[in-house]
Amino acid sequence: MEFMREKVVVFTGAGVSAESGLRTFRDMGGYWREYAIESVASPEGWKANPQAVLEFYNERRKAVLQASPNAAHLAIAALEARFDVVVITQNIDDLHERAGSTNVMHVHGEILKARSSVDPFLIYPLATAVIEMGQLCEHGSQLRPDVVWFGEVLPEDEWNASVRVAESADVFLSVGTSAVVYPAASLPMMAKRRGAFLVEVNPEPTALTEYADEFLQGPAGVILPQMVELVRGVRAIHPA
Ligand code: BV8
Repeated sequence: MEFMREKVVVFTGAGVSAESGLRTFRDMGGYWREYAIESVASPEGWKANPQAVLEFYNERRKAVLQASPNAAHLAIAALEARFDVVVITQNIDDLHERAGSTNVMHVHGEILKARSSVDPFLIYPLATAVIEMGQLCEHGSQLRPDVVWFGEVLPEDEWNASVRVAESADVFLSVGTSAVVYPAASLPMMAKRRGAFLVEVNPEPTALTEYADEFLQGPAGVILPQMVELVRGVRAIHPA
């Protein structure tokens, strides 16, 4: 008899990719310690100096292509053997997919895709590591990274779908995010209000910690594999 598989939503931020060597934003050594957000991650910055914005994302894209999924990504993918898992990520890398997660929603876009700067629905997979000035879409406009900048609305379908998913969670895992960027940071509480068990995994407390049912303090690459082993043990005793 196949019991209903619990719905587990894993909400991730830059911290889940930290052990893959990708920089976070607000930590020591984070991007926003070195770059002014509005100059490289906003429409105003793009308008003022598109070359600087392209270079910022070209550097990050090269780091993503050189990185590999870490134990946290692999553990999150392994959860799919036992649960109905959806990953909602704020990250623009593809490490969840490369680790084997099959249901990933990118609410802030994807660095490995390019987009027309006049038509947000014109999206192109990127064959190269860089987008350069002069690379144009079919309307003749400059290509830009397919990511959501500050002051830009999130892709409506992706956002509405992620709200529905969060509100249907039995367990909502928030992993490696400072939970300060909205509207994405409102997803954990949307889940909790609908009855989800809210678990946070982070080496540091965040704006979300006081609302979490469980706060598992530590690096995701250590905590998540332990969590999967625990589940495997429990399931072995009480097979579903
Ligand atoms: C919007 C782009 C409607 C891609 C990102 C004024 C004007 C306009 C808007 C606003 C405004 N004031 C506020 C807003 C809303 C704004 C916002 O929330 N600002 C914040 C900063 C206050 N949001 C927006 O603008 C959004 N759009 O509101 O549209 C609108 C439209 C017009 C006008 C008004 C409103 C768009 C938000 C999306 C912005 N784009 N990224 C890219 O370059 O990556 S957000 C950026 O922050 C990244 O996507 C990132 O993922 C996200 C969240 O950061 P985190 O992932 O949490 O990373 P962070 O470094 O903060 O934290 C890392 C955590 O990991 C830490 O807690 C650390 O302890 C932990 N960690 C470290 N190591 C480990 C670890 N955890 C586990 N294991 C480890 N080993």
